[in-house]
Amino acid sequence: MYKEIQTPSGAHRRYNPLTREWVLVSPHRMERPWLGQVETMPAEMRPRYDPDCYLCPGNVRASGKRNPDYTGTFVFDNDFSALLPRSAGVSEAAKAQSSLLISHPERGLCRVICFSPRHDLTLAEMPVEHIRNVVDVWIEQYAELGALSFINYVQIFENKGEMMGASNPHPHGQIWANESLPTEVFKENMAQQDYLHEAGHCLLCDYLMLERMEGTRIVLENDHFVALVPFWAIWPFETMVLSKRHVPSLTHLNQDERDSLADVLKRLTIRYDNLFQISFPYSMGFHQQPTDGLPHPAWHLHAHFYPPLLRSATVRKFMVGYEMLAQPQRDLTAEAAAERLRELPDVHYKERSQ
Ligand code: H2U
Ligand code: ZN
Repeated sequence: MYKEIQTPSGAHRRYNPLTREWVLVSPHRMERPWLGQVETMPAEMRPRYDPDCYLCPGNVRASGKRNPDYTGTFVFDNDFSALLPRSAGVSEAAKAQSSLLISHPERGLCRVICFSPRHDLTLAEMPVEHIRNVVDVWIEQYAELGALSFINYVQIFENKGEMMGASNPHPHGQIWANESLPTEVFKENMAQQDYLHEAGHCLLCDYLMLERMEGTRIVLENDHFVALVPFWAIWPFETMVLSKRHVPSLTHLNQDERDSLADVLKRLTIRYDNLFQISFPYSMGFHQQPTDGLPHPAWHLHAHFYPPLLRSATVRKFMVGYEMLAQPQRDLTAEAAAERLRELPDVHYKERSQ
């Protein structure tokens, strides 16, 4: 079965065992004759320090608070948090008035993490030792927020680029931590738990073994991590970063693995930038075990990268029409996307052109 659906040329569906959803793949559509070549974008020049940036060291944010003169990473509570430690407005009594009108109060915290004091850098252009510092901050934050009694899940993520709605090019990510399991995490939680229960192994350990045997969807790997285009990818150049060892969260990584994570993130984001020779937009984030204090043997740490671009710096994929109303669909196969990413150089194009 697995072998049979390796390289179909006609329309087919692929199953995502983590979300239990399907994606429609139509490789034959890649030959559409009106899909012409598209121009590349002129390189964007940003200053090392921008006096108008609310994330640069020493500047004042929208809240009136001033950032310290930080020299490494910097974490602060989001001035416009979507979640608050004390929820207001929805009373307990309003919880389940009807089986059709259900609401729950939700407590939480939102934070912003500046990856670097340099306004002009991104993960792809930061030295790997500095990315390692970001990894350490993610770990600290996951542990600190996860230890709070009302925080049962900590979502670490980065929105990069205007196309993804990022408000500012200064390298930064966010953390939203809350009481209940968010929808995507809930689906993965159920799927991983059921798989462990039925198969007796970890879903992602088994998946990684298949992918490493097959090789066609692997983009790159190091001693402790693999970056691949998942078999069931929806976005054209979607990838997943998986730890080789079965660990449930970032806090479980040893020092070498933390270095390896920084290395894989650097090399993957360089490849992304090299693909269309631009600072590649994406949303990325980690999925890890809930912080509800319960054991989660089924959870396998991983990150998802969801980039919107399809053919150039300006041609993006839209999740509209059929995707919104029926199911996600793609033309480029996961194997073809992986091959393109795999063949790109490990050196950032800006460094090569210097
Ligand atoms: P993006 O990662 O999508 O760019 O969002 C940045 C966050 O920074 C956003 O959630 C917050 C916004 O609420 N923010 C502050 O906390 N203070 C500010 O002065 C501006 C933006
Ligand atoms: Zn800045």
